[in-house]
Amino acid sequence: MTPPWWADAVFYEIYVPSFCRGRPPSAGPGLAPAGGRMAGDLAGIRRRLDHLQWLGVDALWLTPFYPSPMADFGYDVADYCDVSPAFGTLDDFDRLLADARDRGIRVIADWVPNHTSDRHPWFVDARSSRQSPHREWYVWRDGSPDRPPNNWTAAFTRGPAWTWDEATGQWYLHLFLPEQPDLDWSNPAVEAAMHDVLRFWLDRGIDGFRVDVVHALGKDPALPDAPPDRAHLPWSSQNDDPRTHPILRRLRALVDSYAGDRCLVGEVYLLSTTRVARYYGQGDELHMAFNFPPLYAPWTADAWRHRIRRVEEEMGPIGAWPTWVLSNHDNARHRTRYGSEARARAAAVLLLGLRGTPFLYAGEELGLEDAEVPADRVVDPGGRDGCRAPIPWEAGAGHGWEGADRTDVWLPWPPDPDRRNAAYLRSDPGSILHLYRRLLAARRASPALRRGGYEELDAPEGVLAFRRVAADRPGDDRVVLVNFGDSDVGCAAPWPATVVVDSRGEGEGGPYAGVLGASAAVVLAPG
Ligand code: TEU
Repeated sequence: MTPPWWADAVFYEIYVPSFCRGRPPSAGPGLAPAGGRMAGDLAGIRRRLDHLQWLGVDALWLTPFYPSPMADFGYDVADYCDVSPAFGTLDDFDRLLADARDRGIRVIADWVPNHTSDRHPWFVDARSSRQSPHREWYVWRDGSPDRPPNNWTAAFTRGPAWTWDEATGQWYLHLFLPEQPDLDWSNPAVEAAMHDVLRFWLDRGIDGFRVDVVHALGKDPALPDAPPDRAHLPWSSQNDDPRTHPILRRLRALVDSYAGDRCLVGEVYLLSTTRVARYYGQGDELHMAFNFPPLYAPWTADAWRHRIRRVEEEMGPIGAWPTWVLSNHDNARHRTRYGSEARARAAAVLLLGLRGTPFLYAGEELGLEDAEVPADRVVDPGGRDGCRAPIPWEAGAGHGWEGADRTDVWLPWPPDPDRRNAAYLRSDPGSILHLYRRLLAARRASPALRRGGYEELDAPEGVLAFRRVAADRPGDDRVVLVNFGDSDVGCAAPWPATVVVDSRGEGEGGPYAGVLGASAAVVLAPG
């Protein structure tokens, strides 16, 4: 049976404000909370489709590009069915989708169903009076202004997840910023309106959605306190209520009613693989869910072996297709976390060798580090500016962003942009960029790497070794060896082997000599 495209794909996350600018700075407003400075746009993404096709990614996940006051840089949506003038127009979106499709690249959009912006017309109406038609679309509670209804903590501010609305004398719930009021998904009108939003984009041809904080949709109506020892942690990382599952089954039915294997990838921000696995339902909820414990694992063979086993044990038996991610727009880049390019390269071999769909974060193929953001340029209330630095495409003023030679981009560039940019690295066959390209090609060429089983192999201390075998393709066998340590180590392959990809680019196509370099990783084939 041919697997759905998303199980065979390598996804590439584009954080829209930071990818590239295609229109002149004057074409739309800048980002207000960033002093009106210019951001990337949809036209800029179109400009870089050549890069993405050359690299070999299969699908793009675009972070929110909707009209928004940008209190959370787009994750505070003021209109789910339009494009922010900061990023372009609906025409730009249609053109991007069509051009990507021409290159065989799919596109999924970020959908933010847990909360809207406080400027969304639904919330503006809701807070206008207790009798307003949209009042019950949000979560309101009575109380006294000096005591929030429960002990839940909001993400980012780490204050109460409640704001007192003076005019109407009630509290409203927000698991994130006060500018991001939570919708009440127990209200059928909310669900119906949100299904309409999905139809709007599905009808336009979108290939699926990345669903923001999907585990927060169902809530216990009693809104019970968090356990006292966890009350200081954001409730957005703890809400895990059975009421979410029927909501997901209805979403799944809606998405599956469209032809073409459209997909739902849920951000299940619960740091337990056991819990994450439940959001696949009986194959009738999410098609895929992010699983963040590996992202937070330290760079050691033992930690990763354990994390991979957890995935195999929890997801394997229920037929849930795993995902893998090292970096995204909410966390320090893995190049920064792991401390060296050698390790970042080895991590790329690991990521693209695992069983499941890998999600790359734009710029990791350039080995980008987080930017140093001076205090006067800090804009994110969640402290995530560093990993959101703009992508440098070229050397010189502007770095390939339209107009950036004349005006500031919303965040500072990452370190060394005159060398660490796409054009420079492309001219160097030994660069990390070429490594990613070879890894993607190796994955595409090998059914074993794409969908073969995962089998752990014995390995010396500090090495993770596993084998990928496609049951239906004898001979298409791959072994991945990752040396997490900082010195060379002898490590045998199960058969005489050829090096398919080496994280340092050494000896590819030749015989494997049985020694792994410091912080190096290889993909091997028999022969
Ligand atoms: O993130 C939600 C989320 O739960 C974590 O990524 C977040 O870092 C954590 O709760 C902090 O404790 C998603 C988006 O990826 C993020 O960019 C948005 O800011 C957030 O939702 C709100 O929409």
